Amino acid sequence: MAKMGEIDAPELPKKVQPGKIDDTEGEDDADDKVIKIVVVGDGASGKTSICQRFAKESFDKTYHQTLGLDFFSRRIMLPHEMQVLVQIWDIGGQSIAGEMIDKYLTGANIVFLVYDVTNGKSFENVSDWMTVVKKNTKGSETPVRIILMGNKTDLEERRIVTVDQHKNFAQANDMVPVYVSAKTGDTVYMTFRQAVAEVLNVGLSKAEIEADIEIIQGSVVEQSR
Ligand SMILES: Nc1nc2c(ncn2[C@@H]2O[C@H](COP(=O)(O)OP(=O)(O)OP(=O)(O)O)[C@@H](O)[C@H]2O)c(=O)[nH]1
Ligand SMILES: [Mg+2]
Repeated sequence: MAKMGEIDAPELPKKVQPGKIDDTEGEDDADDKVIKIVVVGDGASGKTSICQRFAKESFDKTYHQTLGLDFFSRRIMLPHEMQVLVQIWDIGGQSIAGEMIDKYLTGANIVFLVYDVTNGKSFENVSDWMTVVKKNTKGSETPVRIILMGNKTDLEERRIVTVDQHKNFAQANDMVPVYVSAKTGDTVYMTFRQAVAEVLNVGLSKAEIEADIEIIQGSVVEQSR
C-alpha cells in the first residue's frame, strides 16, 4: 500500500474498472512517484464530484455530503514513461474548523481550492480556506501548488462569480486559476495532469496536454461510503 501521509488511512476496498489493468499490487513500486492532492472548499461546491470525475470518469447528480474525508486514487502516465500514483484527499466542507484539517493537509503537493461559480458565498469563503491551507502547509519541505478551481461551468447562465474576480483573486494570492465542470468533465482530467506534471517538473507538449484518456494506465480505488 502506498504511503498515505501521517495518519492511518482506512483500508481501501479495491475497485477495478473493466478493461483496465489491475496494477494496484504494484503501488509501492519504487519507480512510482506518489503525488498527494488535497481538495478543499465549501460544502456542495463539487469537490467529491471533481474527484469522481477524475478517478472514475463518472458523475452523480445526487448530493452525498462528505463526512470527514474520502480517498480516491488513480495512476497516470507522464512523458518518459513516468508512472505517477495520484492520491486524492477529498475533504468534507464541514471540516474547515475540524481538528483533523492540519493532518489532512500534511504532505500535500497540490491543493485544489474549489468553489461553485453559481454560489457567491462559496467564493467568499475561499479566503478562509486559503488561510487554513497556508497556515497548515507553511512548513512544507517543498512548495505547495495551490489551484483556484471554479466548478460548475456548465451552469454558465447562473454564473455569479465573474471571470475577473476569479482571475484577480488567484493572481493576488499566488494561485493558478482554472475552471472545470465535474458534470461534463470539462478540463478536469487535464487540470489534474498538468498540475502533477508541473509539480514533478515534467514538461508537457501541447499534444500531451490535449492527450486523451487512452494513454492512462492503471486502476481505481475508492473508499466506499
Ligand atoms: N451542474 C453541476 N452540478 C455539479 C457539478 N459538480 C457537482 N455538482 C453537484 O453539486 C452537488 C454537490 O456536489 P459534491 O461533489 O457532493 O460537493 P462537495 O463539495 O463534495 O460537498 P461536501 O462533501 O459537503 O463538502 C451534487 O448534487 C453534484 O451533483 C458541476 O460541475 N455541474
Ligand atoms: Mg464531498
